[in-house]
Amino acid sequence: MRIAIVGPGAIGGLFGAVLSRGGLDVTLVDKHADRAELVNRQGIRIEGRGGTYTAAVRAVTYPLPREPVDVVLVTVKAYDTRSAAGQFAPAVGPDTVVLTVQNGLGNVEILTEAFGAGRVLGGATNQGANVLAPGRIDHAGVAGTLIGELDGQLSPRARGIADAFTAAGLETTVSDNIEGVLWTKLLINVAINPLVAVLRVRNGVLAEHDETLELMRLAVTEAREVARAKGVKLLVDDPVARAIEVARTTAGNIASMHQDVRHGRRTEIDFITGAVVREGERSGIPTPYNQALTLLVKSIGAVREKVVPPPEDG
Ligand code: KPL
Repeated sequence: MRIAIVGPGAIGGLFGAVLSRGGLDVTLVDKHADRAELVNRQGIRIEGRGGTYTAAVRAVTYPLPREPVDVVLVTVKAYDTRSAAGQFAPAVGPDTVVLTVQNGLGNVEILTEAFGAGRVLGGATNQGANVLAPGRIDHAGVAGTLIGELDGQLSPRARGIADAFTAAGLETTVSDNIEGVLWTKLLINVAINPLVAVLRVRNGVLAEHDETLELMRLAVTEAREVARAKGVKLLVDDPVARAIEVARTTAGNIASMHQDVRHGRRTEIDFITGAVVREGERSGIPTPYNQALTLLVKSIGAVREKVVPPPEDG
């Protein structure tokens, strides 16, 4: 199985390292030529929960030759999905599966628009990963990945990918309810990502304080109402409890949105709480907590230059 992984950040780099080490034919597609060159020279070093090792991984940069692969695994930030789709198109042939395991809502729709619904599989991963340095990744949480056809069929191609990923070391299961998978993950991201980005804490801290627990509860309860109005069947009965559990099981993680804020990068907030607000408007469900969290995270970027520095005497 030939796999191209587009967007070798924390999750893409982790998947690339594990799948290559597990014997699959993996190519990382990196828009940064210097990072691709570093990975070709040094491989990817993985540390943390999944063990410490260096995996040899092939990396390339754009433009890609017209050479279709079996699977394109998309792990770019949600706001880059559209432009990445234009760039990795030469790797997509008539039989290529385009699989997204990105955070947030909207990626499946963008990929479907670009390549047709028949080529796209959805997915979500609970693996935790942090970039320590270019080519060095902390595997902070070992967990499963769910993938599935958009029409819910347990197809041979979905099973084939899940089996190959699992055999290579990334436990992957096929779901017949990919919308439920995406919304369940969305609700976890709604609970954790904006709060840790605003408060600048590791995930586990959210589960330790009444105030943060209450904020998680308010944001998730609202998002759950939107999911209910849309007829989404979540994978869990109590998404608040599930989000608290994930905050605990990924306690040491610096969540992706927190990492983005730390590095002064754009965040995926428009695709997480922002998506809940948009879907809420469509369904007539008010979402004031999700709106406030969206605005707060966007404000971090907006006022960055104007933050009063800490006093010199500490
Ligand atoms: O998906 C994540 C992220 O960091 O984006 C969670 C589940 C919050 C783990 O950190």
